Amino acid sequence: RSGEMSYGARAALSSTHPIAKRMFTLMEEKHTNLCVSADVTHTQELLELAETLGPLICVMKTHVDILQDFSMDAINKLKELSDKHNFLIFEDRKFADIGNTVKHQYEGGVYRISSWSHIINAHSVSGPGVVTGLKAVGQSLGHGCLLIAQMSSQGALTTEQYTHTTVKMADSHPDFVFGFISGSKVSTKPEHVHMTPGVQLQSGEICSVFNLVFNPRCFVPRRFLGDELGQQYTTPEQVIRLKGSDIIIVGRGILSASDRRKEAEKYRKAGWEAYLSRVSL
Ligand code: 5FU
Repeated sequence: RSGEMSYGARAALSSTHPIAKRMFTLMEEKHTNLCVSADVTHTQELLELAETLGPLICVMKTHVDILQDFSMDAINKLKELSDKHNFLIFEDRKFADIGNTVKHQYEGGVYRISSWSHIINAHSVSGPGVVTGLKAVGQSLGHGCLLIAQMSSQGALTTEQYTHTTVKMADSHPDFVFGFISGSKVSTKPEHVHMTPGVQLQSGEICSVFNLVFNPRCFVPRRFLGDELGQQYTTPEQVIRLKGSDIIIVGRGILSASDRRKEAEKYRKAGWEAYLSRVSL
């Protein structure tokens, strides 16, 4: 069964998309299934994250439209760091329009996402045209796309039927769609990658008195961050071992720690150990 196959074995399947192959291979090499969600508002901080966390992650997920000082120069530096530390870049743009519009949004505008992001994602709500449009731009560049099959937020409208239809949509485009954003394993195909957001370690995460005084980022106890706007969290262990997903996506769990590298290492270790216990079931 696909959940019990190693990342390496899945990389070796002939039907695995080149991006998924590269991802599974580097995950196996670096012993990591951690994707950091670099939700910061300045490029310097983004580049610092890439430099310090690069060795610990398989993917860096960005939201470039929240950067206050976006520049192609910063993006070029990010690309260099992705080569240096061997991680993939995933712009979490969530394309959701008709094919012709997403084509322009992916290729052009201020961000020119197709020129630098290895991975993008799309909602399936508008129908298969969204994939055809994105594929027209990204396929020849060797990029890949994830479809959003489920969302982590409370009250998400991604019903079972919606998820099922999304998986079928992915099955019709194996040359571009290589996996899903989902809370659990939604496809039985071992070549498909599942990436899951809404992840935090539960224990020991409450700010110490020291942090409350000296680290303003840590002023709000973690359990209140996110909850009030509908985000819902599960642990790396639950996501990887019990839900059968492949990659944990972690934002504030790491970003709000006083020592981000140390915290990222905790997540890397938790995610990797959960994976090892799954494949040795
Ligand atoms: F598709 C999704 C989803 O269903 N939930 C998410 O949280 C994407 N996300 C993104 O993952 C969201 O936009 C953030 O960038 C990130 C989660 O960040 P957190 O700080 O770990 O909650």
